[in-house]
Amino acid sequence: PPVIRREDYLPPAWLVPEVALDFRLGLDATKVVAKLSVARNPAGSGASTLRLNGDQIAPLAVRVDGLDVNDWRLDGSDLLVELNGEAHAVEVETALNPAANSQLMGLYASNGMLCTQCEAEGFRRITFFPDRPDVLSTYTVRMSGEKAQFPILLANGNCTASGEGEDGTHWAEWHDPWPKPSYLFALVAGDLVANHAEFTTMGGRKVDLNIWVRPGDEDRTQHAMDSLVNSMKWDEEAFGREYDLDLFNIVAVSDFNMGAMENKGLNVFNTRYVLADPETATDGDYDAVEGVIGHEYFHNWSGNRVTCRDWFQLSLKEGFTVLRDQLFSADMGSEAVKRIEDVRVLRIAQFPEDSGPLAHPIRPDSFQEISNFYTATIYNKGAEVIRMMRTMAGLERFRQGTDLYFERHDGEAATCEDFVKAIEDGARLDLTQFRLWYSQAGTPQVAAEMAHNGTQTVLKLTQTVPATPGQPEKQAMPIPLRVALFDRDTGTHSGEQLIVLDKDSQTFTFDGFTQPPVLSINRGFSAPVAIEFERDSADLVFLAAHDDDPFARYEAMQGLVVQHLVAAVSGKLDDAARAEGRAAIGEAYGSVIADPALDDLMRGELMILPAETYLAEQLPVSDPGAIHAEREALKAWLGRELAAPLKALHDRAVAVAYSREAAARGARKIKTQALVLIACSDPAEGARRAFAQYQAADNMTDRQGALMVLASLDAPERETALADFHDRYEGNALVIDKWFSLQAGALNPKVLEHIAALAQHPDFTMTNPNRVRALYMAAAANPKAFHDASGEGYRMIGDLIRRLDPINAQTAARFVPSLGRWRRIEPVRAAMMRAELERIAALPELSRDVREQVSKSLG
Ligand code: DPP
Ligand code: ZN
Repeated sequence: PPVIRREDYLPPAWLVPEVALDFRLGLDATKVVAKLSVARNPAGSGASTLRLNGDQIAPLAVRVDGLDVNDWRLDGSDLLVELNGEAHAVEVETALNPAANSQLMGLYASNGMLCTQCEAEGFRRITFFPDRPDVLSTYTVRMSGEKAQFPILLANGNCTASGEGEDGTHWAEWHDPWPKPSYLFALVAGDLVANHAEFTTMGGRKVDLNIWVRPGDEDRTQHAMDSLVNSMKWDEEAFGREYDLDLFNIVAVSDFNMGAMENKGLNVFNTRYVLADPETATDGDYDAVEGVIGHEYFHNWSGNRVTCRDWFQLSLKEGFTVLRDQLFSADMGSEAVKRIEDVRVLRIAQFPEDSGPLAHPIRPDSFQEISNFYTATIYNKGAEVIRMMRTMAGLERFRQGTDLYFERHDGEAATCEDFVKAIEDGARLDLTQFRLWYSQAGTPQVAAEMAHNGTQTVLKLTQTVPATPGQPEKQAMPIPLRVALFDRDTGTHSGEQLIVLDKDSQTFTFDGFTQPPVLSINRGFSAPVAIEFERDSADLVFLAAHDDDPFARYEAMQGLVVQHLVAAVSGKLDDAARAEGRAAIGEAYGSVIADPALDDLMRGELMILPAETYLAEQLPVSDPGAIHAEREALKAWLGRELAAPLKALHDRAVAVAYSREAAARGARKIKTQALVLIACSDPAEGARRAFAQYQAADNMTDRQGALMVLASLDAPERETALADFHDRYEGNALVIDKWFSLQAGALNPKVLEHIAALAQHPDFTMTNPNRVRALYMAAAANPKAFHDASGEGYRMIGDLIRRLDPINAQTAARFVPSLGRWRRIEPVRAAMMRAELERIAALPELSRDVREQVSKSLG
């Protein structure tokens, strides 16, 4: 497949100021007439050929200025039309079969309704069009269809007219006054009901808000609505951004590749980010709904009003919007806990990407299939990079920067460079060297050494940015680090400083300590780097207990466990050293359980052990079996050592009644965490408590937590609870997804057998991405299943990719990176992982999505 390069960007030869679309809707036959008013782009090449992208569609008729023409031609799947003048009306007819569209890109059917997904390149599966984000058009959409089948007809903008047709049909016309790229087009038709509310913007505009769902689901939409209202208000206060239409519609769809989509005025959501009530959604689900509702709403400015020039600039909207949704969620809940969660996601999802064969800068230089670049690097590292600018500028100046960005580029298709320049000018920062964060891939490693002499403390920092595919040599980047030095005796520090490491190696001097201080570095995770600092467990225990930065406290706990487990799997611990390491962890853990100053949400964060993927990142090549065994052994040891306090913690948490308040959510979080450790050390006691928790549960957080513990045990309660759960929630797709993923993610000795059986279960289907992910993403993330020494786990994921690719290539490609980690895995497993990739590569027919990921993973 051809490689598309950022440096080859050329402005479009033709612009399309206006589009009129006419849809005659049918589930398996939809007819589309697209009328484009096209005009030569003064900044374009002057070419007379109009190139309209297409994908799996054929032109049934082509008209120019009202006359049928037949001198058009096809170049691959693109339609080329020769035009002589400066401006023309070009009309193209296409016919679609939405019911047969299993890729879920373009117009497709889901549960009897019709909906669209166009980002990045789905519009070209609906009609022929210059399907690139720098072509902005005003859209008028007319649609008609059976009223009984499609009682609700929605598109972007406002409904301008509607009426009844013949033979039970009806029609509606929608107009969106804001010029937009084709990827933001949306249409929905179906039997839907709305939760309705109103919002008045800071400028006094009254906005109708609707959340559309299938009849019966409306009682589970209030949290989404509250989140939407909060988002609208927050964006006014935090970024000065006001909504710009009289209507904002959200539609929940059960078959959806992504989380949600920010189409102008008509967001389309995966049901899992809309529907929530205590009985069926966990506290984590509630948070995810709030975060995604915010994310898509914030795109109205960071994405829609200012969009991307080309797809290499994807992080322009995604990195910035992720930062905005993170700040929003932090303001709605606990800032400290949110920061820890965001860093955990970065370390689990993005660090491995950055150190593997698919590593790419947040602004990539090339791609084959853009769908493969909706990555943790573009999204989460992209957010971290902008967060660093915010840290260096300070909040007020950063806001001046974003104000300038929105003012300068409103209505434009902009670049990452435009964003950096606006922050540079508005926030008055010199970001010359900082731009390396946009061009260099790889997680910088910062080695710290500290020396103490008299009253002087010298901190020496050395950075290395690892080589990544296509980037063997790297330059030093500016790395802003918040640091504090603690006095051992008083347990306090004399103030935090922001230091910026911008050379390969640099020293920083601190005065006033009569004895060596304890270093707290990268507080708040001020830079997305890995810090290498050899230190005594005693210092980490000290920071875990004393650091006033909550993230740093979490980091000290993580560091304590990481140091111990990495030494253990590297065979560097004799019995005495193992006992000593465990004792330090046990002490820190015990203090966390007992500390009355901690709220339970934060206590829960401090109790989370580092993930196996994050542990594997610490080693050039790792043995997943050894990592798993050591980590599980530590959990069992903690459960034994702290048996009494953990049971007391569980008992205390069980006594807290359900509410959505922070204290009650905290209690639910530690409840299941305590249960996990109790079950690791005493399976019978764990099963007893888990089953009791399951039966007493009046909310999904407790029920799912208990079932997760039971699913990993070989106890009679396991089957009883799993069967009960299935019966209780039969027909509720989102909850049945949980039933699949809990079993596939279980640390059960028979987990591979269970997964194989689940794949044959009547509720399993390859055509619903949520269900596929529920079973197989959970399996791929479960070390006990995926890394089973037999290689069966690799085979299972390889088979899945092969079978899913023809059905849904985008989703299939998402499973390749797990196998692509083979170079970092011990040789026996690595060979089996590689063999799976080769079996996929050998297939004659493969999507561009999977082909790109597999060839890069082998290359
Ligand atoms: N819908 C996806 C998101 O919001 C892609 N834009 O991130
Ligand atoms: Zn987004």
